Amino acid sequence: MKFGPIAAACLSLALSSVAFAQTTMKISISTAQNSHQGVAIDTFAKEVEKRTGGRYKVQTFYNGALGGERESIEAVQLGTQELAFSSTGPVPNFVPETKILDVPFLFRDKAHARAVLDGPIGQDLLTKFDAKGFKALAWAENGFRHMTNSKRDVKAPEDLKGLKMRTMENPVHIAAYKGFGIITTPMAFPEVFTALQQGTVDGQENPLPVIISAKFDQVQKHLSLTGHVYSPCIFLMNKASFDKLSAADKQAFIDAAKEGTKANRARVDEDDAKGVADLRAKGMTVIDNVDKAKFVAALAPVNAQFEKEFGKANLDKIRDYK
Ligand code: EAX
Repeated sequence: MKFGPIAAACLSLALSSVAFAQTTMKISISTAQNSHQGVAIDTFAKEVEKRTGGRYKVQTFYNGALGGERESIEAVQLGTQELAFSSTGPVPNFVPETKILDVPFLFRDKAHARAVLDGPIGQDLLTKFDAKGFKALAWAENGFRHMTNSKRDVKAPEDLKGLKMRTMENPVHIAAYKGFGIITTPMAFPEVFTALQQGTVDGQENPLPVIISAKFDQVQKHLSLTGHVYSPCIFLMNKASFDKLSAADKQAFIDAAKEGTKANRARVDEDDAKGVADLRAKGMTVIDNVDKAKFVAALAPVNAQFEKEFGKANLDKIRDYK
């Protein structure tokens, strides 16, 4: 095809107006691109672009390139970053109502946790972010957290006594792990590998998808499948940025986040299925038959505290959710 000067001018005008109408937003994670979080934000970015006809583009950042999870949530609250994908680790510092989800041994399995988050309890919690400057688009997950350390096999809670472990900056986790006799050291995720390598801490706890993608097997010898707490994740957006969208674009962002969650959960399932064999092959000793009942019993005093703080009825509503 051959364009005359006027047609060419029109075409370039049309192209520049397309470029002008495109808004670019940022989203970040603290784990690698090749991870359950990487597929979540990559899928989200692709879906936003597709569902808004390319008017919105989402730039993706990995490995804490824009800071740790707490910093990314702060940036979204301030509006210096439009989007973040984070675990609930630092979230209670912004939206205390979410704390209840971080209670150990609350969920039986991933199916239970996903049903609660997708059901009325989880959806109601998403609305609690509105008043704090966020639009919470969707829940996603890290999966069930397990313990690793460089000192010894952990089979029962006694084995945890005196271990110095990095925890998330999460008040519920810190209280519970102290209940196990762990010396807790809260720290942002991007610092954890080096802290383990240098022996600043003996151990850490994270789900298999995080342990694998962060290559913690290089600096940790012992893994115990404690599954002591479920670790939700969340897609967050700056409230003002969300409010500016048309109704159709709002729905597009929410649906894109839901697609991100689907990809995220599928990858967690995949990593959980092959993770233990992978980590054994890489030289870790994996204790896969911990005495769960003993771990639950060790937290009885802390649980009594949690029942006071969150209300036994609210905890039971989650525990008994079908
Ligand atoms: O969200 O801080 C943590 O241990 C988190 O599980 C990790 O950053 C993935």
